[in-house]
Amino acid sequence: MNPTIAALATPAGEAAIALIRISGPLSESIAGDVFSRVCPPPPRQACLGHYHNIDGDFVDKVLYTFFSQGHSYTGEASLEITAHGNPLIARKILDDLQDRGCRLADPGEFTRTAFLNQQVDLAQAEAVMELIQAKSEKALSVAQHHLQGGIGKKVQALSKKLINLSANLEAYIDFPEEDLPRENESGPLTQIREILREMDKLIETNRHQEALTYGVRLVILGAPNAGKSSLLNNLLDQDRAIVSDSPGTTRDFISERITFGSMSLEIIDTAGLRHGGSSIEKAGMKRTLEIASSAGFHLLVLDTTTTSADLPPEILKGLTASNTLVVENKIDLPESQQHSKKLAELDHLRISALTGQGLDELKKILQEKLEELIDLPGEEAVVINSRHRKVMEKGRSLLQEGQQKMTAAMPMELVASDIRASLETISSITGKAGTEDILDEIFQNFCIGK
Ligand SMILES: Nc1nc2c(ncn2[C@@H]2O[C@H](COP(=O)(O)OP(=O)(O)OP(=O)(O)O)[C@@H](O)[C@H]2O)c(=O)[nH]1
Ligand SMILES: [Mg+2]
Repeated sequence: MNPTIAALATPAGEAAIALIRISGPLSESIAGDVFSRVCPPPPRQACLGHYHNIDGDFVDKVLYTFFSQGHSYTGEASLEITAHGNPLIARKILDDLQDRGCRLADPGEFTRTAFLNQQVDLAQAEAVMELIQAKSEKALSVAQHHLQGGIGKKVQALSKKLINLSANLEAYIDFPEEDLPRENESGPLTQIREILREMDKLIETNRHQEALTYGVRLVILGAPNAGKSSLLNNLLDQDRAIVSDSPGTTRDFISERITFGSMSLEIIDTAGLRHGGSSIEKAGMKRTLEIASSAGFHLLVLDTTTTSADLPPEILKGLTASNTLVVENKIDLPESQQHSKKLAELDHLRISALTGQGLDELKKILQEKLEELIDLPGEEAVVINSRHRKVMEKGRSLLQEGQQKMTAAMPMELVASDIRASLETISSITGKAGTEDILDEIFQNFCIGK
């Protein structure tokens, strides 16, 4: 008999309510015993009841909902109990459920059970966590699409093409004596090239995963005193960083996360870059260089009242028109700024972080530039995760091996075997060829009760 698992599905601590989830064969009898009612309780109906523990002691007045087998999140008979949100009550109920034969659920075990009972495919199961952790509207809409099986559909379409390709190859294997003309092979070769292109497109989407999951890393760079911290405070709408007229005020980086339009941003203010400086300043600059290399986007702040900023070449190297906006600051003062040739290639915007002039325009343009970074095609957008990418790359290289063998006129059996291996490999994205190890790795990152 499968175990019956139980867990608190809402955060631990004081709250309006606490939801306890139970899934497994004991769900029905527990509902009957705890609430002394005839079994089975009406499915999918919230009922008011008094929770009495196994010794008959009253615990709480609760709402409970029973879900019959095949009609629940996990696919098993399930029971949800909504108690008052006191952690002591939740504890008492969970203790009692263990006395009645339940086991505490492992992280992600409800969703893992749903996957094992074919309620969702593996990519959908992963999307549950994506949905819970989404920090921006964009991430949320992509996760919703994944949860509705968006990734599974893409994999299915690719699998269909691989199956079709295998079927075409059978002609060569089954009728070798027919001596099919060599030019007929251009059919399968064209098919392979098309599938490889589609695999590449899907692999490409993975580069957006980090930005969607953790937000785009926006690094504010510039010479000391240029107004970087003033700009950070403006973008955050709060006095987060110390602003002063002595150069070298910011020594260590300052990082804040915000929602910016439909995106999530990690904004980092850095120590000013210049030659020389104290050893502390130098250590700060070293950090700035490290952080700049991990940036998704840069705001390069120039002080228009001084002559051209002397920026290190390793910083300038990483700045491109698509990942940088040059912010000419202090336009409320007389100017004397000369731009270096490299900076002239980048988009410039003029502001005063002191008076606020140009800031609305800056926010608007920044939003547009960030949107361009994650150019997803609307509702149907799919962004595969790192596990999917690894699997897809393996499937791709197997298919390429087949392509090479075919081009080298090697026996078709060998080509067909590579295609089959590629097909089998990519099916592990949705879990059709999943192993326990893969499942353990995926679900260990889930929260308990999910
Ligand atoms: N007039 C004027 N002053 C500004 C403007 N922006 C910043 N400042 C002033 O310039 C000085 C330096 O500003 P910060 O924001 O601390 O500059 P920073 O780039 O963070 O400097 P470091 O942390 O030392 O690298 C402060 O006195 C600010 O008030 C501006 O647009 N106009
Ligand atoms: Mg500063």
